[in-house]
Amino acid sequence: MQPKIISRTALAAFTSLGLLAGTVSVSFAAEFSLTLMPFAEGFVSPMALSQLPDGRMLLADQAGVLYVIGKDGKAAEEPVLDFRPKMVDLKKDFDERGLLDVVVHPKFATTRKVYVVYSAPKQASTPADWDNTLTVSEFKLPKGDVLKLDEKSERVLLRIDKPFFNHNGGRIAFGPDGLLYIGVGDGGAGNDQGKRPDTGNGQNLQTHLGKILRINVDKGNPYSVPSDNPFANGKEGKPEIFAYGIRNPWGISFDQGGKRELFVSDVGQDLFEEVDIIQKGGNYGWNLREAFHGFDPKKPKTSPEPGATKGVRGELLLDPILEYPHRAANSSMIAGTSITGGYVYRGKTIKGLQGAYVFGEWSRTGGPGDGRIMVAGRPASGSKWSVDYPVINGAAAGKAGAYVIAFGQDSEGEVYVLTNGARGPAGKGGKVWKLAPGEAAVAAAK
Ligand SMILES: [Ca+2]
Repeated sequence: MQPKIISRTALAAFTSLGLLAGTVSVSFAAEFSLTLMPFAEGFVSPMALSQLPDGRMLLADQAGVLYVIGKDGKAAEEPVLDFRPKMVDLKKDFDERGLLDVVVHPKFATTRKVYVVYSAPKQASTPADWDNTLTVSEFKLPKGDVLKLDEKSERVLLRIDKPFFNHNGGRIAFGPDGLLYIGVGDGGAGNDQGKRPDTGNGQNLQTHLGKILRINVDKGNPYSVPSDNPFANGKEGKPEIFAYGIRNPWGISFDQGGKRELFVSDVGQDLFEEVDIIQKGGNYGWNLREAFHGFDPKKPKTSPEPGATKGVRGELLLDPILEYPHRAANSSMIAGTSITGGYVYRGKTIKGLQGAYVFGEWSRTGGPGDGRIMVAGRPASGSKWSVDYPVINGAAAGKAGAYVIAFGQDSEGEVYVLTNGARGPAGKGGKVWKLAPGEAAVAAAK
């Protein structure tokens, strides 16, 4: 699929957004456009990409299979590991469980270690009416070019009991500090009022649910807690907690440039979707707030304004950097249903996108093929980022033409879009696309 060259007028609109890399402001012209270039296909529901030092990528398919794909996007016939025997059975029509993420150790060339998150069956100690065990594990790859995980090398780092099948989070990322950050959802169901006694998990410092965790996988057995974690001594809260007040962190990523900030897309409930830049010890509000608004679990479809501003420790609840509503104000237009977290673009091929956060909407109407790609720009002043819908070349009305379920990024900062043709982990319509310049930028390169 080669993008077509278009007029100089559109080119002028596009290049007006030129800017420098780093934490400078980003804004977009009305005609800002992107192209989705086919990269890899034939998967069920691709959830995560992580690049190896040799350029190949590990791809985690929600259905439970870990693949390696070459620079040409072709998957090796033999999977790196089949996790299905370790996982719960997934619901084909819709499921939030599965093989949820894979990341390569920052020093993979010497450690040969990779980290995965998957939904294992309940433990013997789990309450009978709970659902699954969110499992974070380390595996070691034998030396050599053939990538086949040694199943016996599994070192389980964390097992987190999950009351419901949804709101797992289960997305992980290594920070510039070499520590592993783990996003964990609030446990599931609605209003963060789950199965007792685990009510209000987001604001409860005695559970890993509804948190961003941080651990050191290079020390301790199976890990150690960094001494500067906010509750490292374990007295006031779980020592692994890095930040809290999170609902369902679907996508966590560190900016490869700028100040190396941690971006988290937090899926909202009935009214708003949000993106947060996470600070150590920050309380991001759930379930006292939803994005920039108050939240009342007894009246979830009406935001109390201004709503709560402080948490139980008297700490200020932190605002996101952006929100978008499920329905635009005074309109029946559906703007979104579930945010899909992405990456700050640091690649070279898309001029003007450097420093922008690229993310998506799973399916604006919840129906087939209605996923969206969005770009957010840092403001020149203040803390609220702008949200724009680029035109997606070749797809009507900017639509991705599929469910946008995840994003990936390579070592060069280029961004990939992971889509599923179906609502759940079924079929073989899962694809990976590489983001490329819109038509105008292709013209500029000629
Ligand atoms: Ca929030």
